[in-house]
Amino acid sequence: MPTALVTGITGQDGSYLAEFLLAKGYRVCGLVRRSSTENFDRIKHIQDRIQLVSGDLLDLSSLVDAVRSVDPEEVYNLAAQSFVPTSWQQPVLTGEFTALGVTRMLEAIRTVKPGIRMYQASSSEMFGKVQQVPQSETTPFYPRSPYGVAKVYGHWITVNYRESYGLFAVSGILFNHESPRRGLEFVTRKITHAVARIKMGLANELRLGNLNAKRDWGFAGDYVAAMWAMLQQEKPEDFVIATGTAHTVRDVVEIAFSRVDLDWRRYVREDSQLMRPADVDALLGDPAKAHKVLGWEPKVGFKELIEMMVDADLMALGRDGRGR
Ligand code: NAP
Ligand code: G4F
Repeated sequence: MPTALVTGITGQDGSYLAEFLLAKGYRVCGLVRRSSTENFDRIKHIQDRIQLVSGDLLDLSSLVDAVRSVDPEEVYNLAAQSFVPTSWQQPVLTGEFTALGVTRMLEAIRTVKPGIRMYQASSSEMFGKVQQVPQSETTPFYPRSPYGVAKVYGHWITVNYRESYGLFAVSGILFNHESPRRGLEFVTRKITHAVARIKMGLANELRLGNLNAKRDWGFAGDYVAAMWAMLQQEKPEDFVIATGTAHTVRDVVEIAFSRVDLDWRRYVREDSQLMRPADVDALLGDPAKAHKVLGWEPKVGFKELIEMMVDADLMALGRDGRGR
């Protein structure tokens, strides 16, 4: 039975990855940071099948202890400060978690067990002000937020440890991926949650920023399979993971409101306070390498994804999928 250590197991991707690895027969261990209250909502359904170890990306010795005690064959480094607007409010902390945290994890692996295979959660935010359309593994980076800059550091330090020490350390450059477990602050979930509340009569307005921003949105449950596949390759390589189609925030709004037979124009307000100091206008991934080498394909389409999220938010508020 192989063992995997997942950082960020309490997050959206960590919870789907843990389920995926359990189904493959792994012993799954998750790194969790200390909190005065438990934050295990996304993993409570599998908590009796996984082991949790305490540690923090800010603290090297806790990572060394975690790697030593778990003794994994694979480490998935998903933990990060992952919300782009927060990275302007807390740029130094974002750098500590999202950039230097990667070096700490690589150092823990290098010193304790250099044979470990490590996955680093890189991001399409690194492409920022895009230099090519669509973006592939060879597209130059031009990050547009402290978060994007931190991810570029995390990406290159992973390449550097691979080349300097021969570690099997790879980055998945993942485009946006969503699910009913997405944090409420990200735009898709903000919209689907608000739609459910409006349908139930609990809210009457949804304030949004840039409705014209375009993203290549996929389903998180599909994307964790690609993370695993990257660590099963003969040689360590980086991959873009995306659907290859882009949509606007307005498209998300239209699908979500029409799912519950409401006209979005009556409820959505544009709010300049929600515009970013520098936004990423459009991202579109080229997943050709992942298709060819990993045999990876997304299964859930864009409309199906948004409707799944609306339905889940309605169910959580006590209604069926169509708000009845
Ligand atoms: P998420 O839901 O925000 O989860 C982040 C996880 O990181 C949480 O489990 C959080 O723990 C943990 N964490 C944060 N700071 C930590 C620290 N100092 N020490 C230990 N754990 C810490 O993020 P996600 O959407 O699952 O994304 C997973 C990773 O992929 C992130 O690195 C993100 O930047 C990257 N990524 C995401 C996307 C996407 O579209 N979702 C796309 C590209 C890349 P708490 O529960 O304690 O807060
Ligand atoms: O959902 P978002 O906050 O995601 P963003 O900034 O693209 O970042 C996500 O994807 C990255 C991969 O590219 C990850 F690395 C990162 O960790 C995170 O998971 O915003 C998407 C777009 C932006 O252009 C934003 O300006 O939606 C636009 N938007 C418009 N109104 C809004 C809003 N975003 C948010 N969060 N809230 C709004 O009200």
